[in-house]
Amino acid sequence: VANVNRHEARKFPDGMLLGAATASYQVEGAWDEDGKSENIWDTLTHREPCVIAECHNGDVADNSYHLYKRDVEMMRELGLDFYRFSLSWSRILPTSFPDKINEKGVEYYNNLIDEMLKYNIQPMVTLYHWDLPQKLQDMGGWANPHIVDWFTDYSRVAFELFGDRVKYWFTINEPREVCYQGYGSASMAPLFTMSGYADYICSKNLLVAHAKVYHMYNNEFRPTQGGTIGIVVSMKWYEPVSEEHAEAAEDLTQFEWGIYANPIFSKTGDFPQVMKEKVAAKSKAQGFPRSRLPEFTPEEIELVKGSSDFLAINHYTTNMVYRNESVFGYHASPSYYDDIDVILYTDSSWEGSASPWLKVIPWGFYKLLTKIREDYDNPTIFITENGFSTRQVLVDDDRVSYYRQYLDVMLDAIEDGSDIRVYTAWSLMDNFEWLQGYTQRFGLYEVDYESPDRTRTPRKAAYVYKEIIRSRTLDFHYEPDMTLPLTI
Ligand code: GBH
Repeated sequence: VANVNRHEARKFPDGMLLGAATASYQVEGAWDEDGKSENIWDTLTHREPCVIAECHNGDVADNSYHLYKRDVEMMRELGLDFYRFSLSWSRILPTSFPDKINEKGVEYYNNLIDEMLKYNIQPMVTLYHWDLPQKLQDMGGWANPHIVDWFTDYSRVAFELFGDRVKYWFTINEPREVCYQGYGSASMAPLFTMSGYADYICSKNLLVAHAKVYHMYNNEFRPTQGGTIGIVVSMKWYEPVSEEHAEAAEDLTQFEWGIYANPIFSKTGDFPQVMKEKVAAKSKAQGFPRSRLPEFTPEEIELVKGSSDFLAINHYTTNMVYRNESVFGYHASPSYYDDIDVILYTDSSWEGSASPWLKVIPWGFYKLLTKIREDYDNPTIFITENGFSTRQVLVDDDRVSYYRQYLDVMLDAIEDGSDIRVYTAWSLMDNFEWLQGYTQRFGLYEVDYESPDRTRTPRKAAYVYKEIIRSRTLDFHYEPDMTLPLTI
């Protein structure tokens, strides 16, 4: 609200790409159609339906497998430069391996990509957004070092099939959520709660798998296909409660996303020094014969270092951090959070969303972008997700306000010299919000889950985002007329 009076309209830099994103399991549905095999979200939602809010699942989701033409129509209504979506591994390779390619699954992605290109909307493709084939999970998933080969083989198939038309590739969406939430806590499939151990093993395997795929693309495909490829890291801003807690906030930052950014984007490579020291010391005191944090070999450090053309960031929110005596014994031991020794929280005065974790703190985004510019020598940045959740509602003024405030500080960071080329709204439309089912809505379009047609209706934020893209301008004063349809 304060910003409305403060701001003149601001231009986006020339060449900046504006788009929106989704992910396969969250929108596709068709969970067992046309030869697709089961992934870890099919298994979880079927075996333990009520682990998900209101016992929802992604069996039908937004039915995008059948409604992709409507999805592309929405992209055109918004005027998107690009659309970021992910591939379902078990839809393309039902055995998990490249011995059999599922033509029907491939056809779906070909249709989607071709329909987008017809209207000059660039496909940006995530190879892995959390829906691991179940068979690979049964063999340990990301905790099994063979995942490096499995993921490389699958990715090669994707480059061969789609790389003639897809020029933007993301290997893995949010390693922290894959590894910590999936293997260290019960908040993502496979709900494997072995914190302080399995999550670290996952982190190492995932980084090596990512790097192998990066180099494979570089050597085998880039010369002919000419695209760009990198990894997507989720990054919160961690704000110390006071200056004396700055070290606690920095330690937490290194554990939460330095663990993925440092090996790739720092000059030294490898896991952050503070992580190596802290986990080694704790492990020793706990009677482990070696650190619970696995080591990279010198060859692996070199392989991973520099293995991304850009730093892709998913950013939503900020946490406060402190460390005092009360932290000792606060977290279960051994565990990831016990290794870090900090306490984090969101301030009760902060403006919220429909997701308890998501608070509106644009200054945190600004500080994050500043830190990345300084710590990693001003890398090229793609913002691959940013967005806000509501309940079911078409006039979503708080989402509009969130987007404006976050875009505003992003433009500040660009003025300061940050090299930000891409901005992506999460999400094009409401979708299956993992353990929250359909109770938390992130869409520019609302989806009606009561209707067999999964009718999509533009929210106010869709009208506002369309005008931002059309005018290449952020104007806090713009008020859309929602009585008019959103047309192409
Ligand atoms: C993104 O993750 C995902 O890439 C996307 O699939 C998802 O739909 C989107 O966010 C919106 O959530 O409930 O307290 O355990 C963003 C990072 C970190 C956000 C973990 C949710 C769960 C916190 N996510 N967080 S909690």
